Amino acid sequence: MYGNDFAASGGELLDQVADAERELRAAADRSVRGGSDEETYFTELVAADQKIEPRDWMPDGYRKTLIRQIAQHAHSEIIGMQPEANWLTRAPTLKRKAILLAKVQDEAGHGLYLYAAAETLGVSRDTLYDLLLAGRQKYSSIFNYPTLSWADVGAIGWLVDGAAIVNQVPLCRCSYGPYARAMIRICKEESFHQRQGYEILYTLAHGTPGQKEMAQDAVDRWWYPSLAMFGPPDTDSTHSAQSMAWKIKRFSNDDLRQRFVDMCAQQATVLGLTIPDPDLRWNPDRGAYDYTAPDYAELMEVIRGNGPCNRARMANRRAAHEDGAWVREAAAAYAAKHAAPAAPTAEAVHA
Ligand code: FAQ
Repeated sequence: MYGNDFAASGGELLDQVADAERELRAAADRSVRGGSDEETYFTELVAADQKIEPRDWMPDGYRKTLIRQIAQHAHSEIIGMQPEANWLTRAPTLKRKAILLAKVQDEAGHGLYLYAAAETLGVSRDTLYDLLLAGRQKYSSIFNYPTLSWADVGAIGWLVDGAAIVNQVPLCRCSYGPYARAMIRICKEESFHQRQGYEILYTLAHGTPGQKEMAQDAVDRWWYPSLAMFGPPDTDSTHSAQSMAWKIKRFSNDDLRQRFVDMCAQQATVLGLTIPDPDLRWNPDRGAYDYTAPDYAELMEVIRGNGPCNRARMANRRAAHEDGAWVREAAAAYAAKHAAPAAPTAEAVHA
């Protein structure tokens, strides 16, 4: 099953990522003979499922779309550290705390891979960061919801990382090489993240009645925001058609949302928790679950900056940036010192 790391074989996600890795290696071994001009060559490379690399010619729109999406993705990773970091000091055991610390640090690493991928398109990390802090670039709506209980850490792992995996496994086959390669590594780590969330929820759901209630409450609150992560419905998606033609996106927002619902419906049964949708049911004619769509008006409000935590998330990010100014200055001074030619030693001067 798509993005499902809990299938009986226990490794379908990793198999898909391994397929993407093989495809990348094969792409590097083959060469495509293009037409006479650069645009034809670009089109043929994309049609042949080859990778576009930083020095290749690419249409301006392709470059801009990639910068927009990769930057939004990178910003999501680092802003996404905040909701879970809220529970680092209150994790129920030392082991849980160590696992959560590792996960939150992974998200910072994902941001780093993605900013580095964006830099190959000719835009600096500083610029992207400034655009985020100025509110001129977006990050995922999901990180504007609060984490009210420890069970929210489980729900984020199961649902938010689960949605991220469903969205991101196809991006391992994105036509732009640096993004595709970053996604392979990220997906392997997201697989661990989803497992840790699932395991937290499973433990709570099989604990005391109070713990089970806490787990159910978290799932109730995170379900629809997680569905909204996939973006507006296909009919309202401004970028999908072009991004799919360029093979940046491989599936539409609604297709991925459906795959996510199908995956979660089965996993919820094993967890012993209920998905808060009375209309969720298997539709044999479609071979998929029918479900209630998220509130897209709410999604748009959150994207516009009016979600429950938008202001707090941005204020924290700006404060962290200002607090870290001295580290950036010290690192720049150190780099400049080591880049300067070494002063001659006394022995060399008198020789
Ligand atoms: N939130 O035309 P479309 C993670 C915007 S996972 C905010 O359909 P597109 C892991 C969209 O940008 C989360 N904005 O757009 C983690 C566009 O606005 P623009 C990050 C949204 O790009 C887990 C407009 O609406 N993952 O971080 C959202 O074709 C746990 C029209 O939409 C990625 O970014 C939204 N939910 O499709 C970390 C994956 N949806 O730019 C920590 C890569 C739409 O024209 C803890 N990105 N918008 O002003 C994508 O796959 C795509 O960009 C979509 C949107 C699917 C998000």
